[in-house]
Amino acid sequence: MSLMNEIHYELRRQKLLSSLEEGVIILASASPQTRSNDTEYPYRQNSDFYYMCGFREDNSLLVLVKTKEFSKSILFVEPYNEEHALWNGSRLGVEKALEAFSVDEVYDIHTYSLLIKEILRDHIALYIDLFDDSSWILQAKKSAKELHETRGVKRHIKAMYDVTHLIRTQRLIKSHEEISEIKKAIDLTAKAHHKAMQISKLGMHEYELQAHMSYVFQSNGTQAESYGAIVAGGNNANTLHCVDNRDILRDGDLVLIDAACEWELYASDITRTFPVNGKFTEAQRDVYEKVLDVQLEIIKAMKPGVKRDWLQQYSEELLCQALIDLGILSGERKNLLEANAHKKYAPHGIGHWMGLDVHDPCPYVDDEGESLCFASGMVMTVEPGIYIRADDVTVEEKYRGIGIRIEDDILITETGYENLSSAIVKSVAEIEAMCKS
Ligand SMILES: [Mn+2]
Repeated sequence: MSLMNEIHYELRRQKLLSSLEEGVIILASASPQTRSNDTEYPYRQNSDFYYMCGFREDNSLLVLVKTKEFSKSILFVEPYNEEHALWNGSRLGVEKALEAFSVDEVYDIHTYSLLIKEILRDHIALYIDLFDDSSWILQAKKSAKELHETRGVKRHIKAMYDVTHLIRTQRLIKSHEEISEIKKAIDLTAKAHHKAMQISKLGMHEYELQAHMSYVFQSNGTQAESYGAIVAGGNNANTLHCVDNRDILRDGDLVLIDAACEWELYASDITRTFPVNGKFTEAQRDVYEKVLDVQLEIIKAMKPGVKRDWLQQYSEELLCQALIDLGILSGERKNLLEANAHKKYAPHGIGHWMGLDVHDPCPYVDDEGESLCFASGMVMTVEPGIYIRADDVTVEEKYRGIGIRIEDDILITETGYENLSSAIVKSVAEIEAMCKS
């Protein structure tokens, strides 16, 4: 059961409406996606829609109306249908949705095209996801146009705004309940990563480790993994989004696992890298500890008021220095940074917002384009990595084929930070002990 209750959603809607003078907001549920012929991918609700009402069924809409005098919330849902209940599972239906959800009105989704014109009548502003090309949004635009051409209608829609920016700005700051859901996701993800370390052995396939992790996720009741798991043995770790997971794990190689689950639609996102046979070689340990030092240093610097852009820049300086220390890059750090030389071995960003989406699409900059400052309640991943391709002859042989990323999920607090995933082992000693156990 979700920790969020109706009051949470009501407060979110109030906050959203308080940022506009008047207008109509229309938010659509996610569309089911075809996998092949007549089978679909498991359904996942649209995060912005879910954030505002908590409704998980497809074919539904949330409409919020605000005038100078009043505001109201309307949910459009699929009616209960015996045929659908027999084949695809039960729908809540109009009456029960009105009981269960604290919206003002609930209607059959099939009446939307008739009602939307009445809803939009005399309004001057429409707030939608401007990139949503669903039939519902097209219908709203069509109705607005028809009203424009109707005699006797005094006011017309004269501006359309992006509602997702307003919602995603709100989504930046997580409530205690949201943090609790994220923590539950991380708890399971911790179990799964520890399991992988314990059972890993040479000769195993990458997908076998993945299967053991999926077993931990599913047998503990999570509905989904936050993203396609990456289990990358040896040089595969140097392909950043390597999701094939078909290769054999070899003695002497590292395995990089970037895998995590959701809990009640809230994501976790964790990466650990460990030796297949349970013991780091000297070269692996040297690179690993450099990446770990950078990660710890970056996490330590996180607190309210720090700019995300600064953290990115700082992480690049640290990674560049690490590459110099290892002898992988040579020259003046300042010059190497200017030439982006470090990006050959550390190409990706230091982290991203995380929440209802694993890459939470919350803004990184304010309306002026200035980097946002961290504030209490924000959650960001910290995931430095160093990747040295096996065929890179410019690097000492002992380092070739090593790819390492270490990723944790960090909550910004009033006084600094809380590492939400600190229970997952990551020092060399802890990892080697976990692999042995
Ligand atoms: Mn990540």
